[in-house]
Amino acid sequence: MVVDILTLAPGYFASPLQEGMIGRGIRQGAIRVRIFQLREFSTDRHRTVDDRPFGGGAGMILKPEPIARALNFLRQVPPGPPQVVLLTPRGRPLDQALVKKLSGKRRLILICGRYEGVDERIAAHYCHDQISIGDYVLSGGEPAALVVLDAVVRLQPQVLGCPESKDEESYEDGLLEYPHYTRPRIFEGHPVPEVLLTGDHERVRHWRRRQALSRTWEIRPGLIREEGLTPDDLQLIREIKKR
Ligand code: 6GU
Repeated sequence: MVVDILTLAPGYFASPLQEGMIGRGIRQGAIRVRIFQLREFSTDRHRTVDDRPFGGGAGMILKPEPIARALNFLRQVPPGPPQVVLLTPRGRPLDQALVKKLSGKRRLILICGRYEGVDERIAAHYCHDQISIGDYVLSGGEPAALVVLDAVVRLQPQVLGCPESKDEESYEDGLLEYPHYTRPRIFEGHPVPEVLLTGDHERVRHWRRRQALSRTWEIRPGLIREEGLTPDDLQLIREIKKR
């Protein structure tokens, strides 16, 4: 997979691309990341990329022409047609289903928004999708680009060390994950839940399912879709609700 990132802050990506799973994915050749400075696609002497908003108001807006020039240039560059994504707090929220979709693309272009926004005609006429990473405001799309990259890299077939650990995780079944424990058995007076020490795999499985359901019910009830639940799950939820 090839990911092109269009940004006003190329230096932002220097060390993150060398570390952790993104670094590994790049070294293994599972993913190729290319960083482009948006300013290089401006045409005036001052390399202007922004301007004041029509209609007034505070802050500066990214002008459409440099972004359009960059995208028209990148479209001519191999390999093949890209999926163009604008990173903006006005986008649709990133979730694991969207990550999966993106991870299947041969080529992505991630545009990092900046300042108060991007001229809407770029979003409307040059982008396939607009994505937000959550309901809070960042000063630019760069951290969001790294979030997308990390989430997408770890789904590339070649990358993850232990392929099983992908399925059991939070969000794969729409629920938050159950809690994890490792040694020591008692940490600062707090013991590990007994059931995990029994070696009874069926009891462990049941306990973990209950933990996942109750935690999700408590803090992210919107994630629970009845269609995805077994009769056992529904019984557990009825018990949880009673408490
Ligand atoms: Cl993608 N960009 C910015 N600037 N803020 C955000 C965001 C993106 N997602 C959540 N907040």
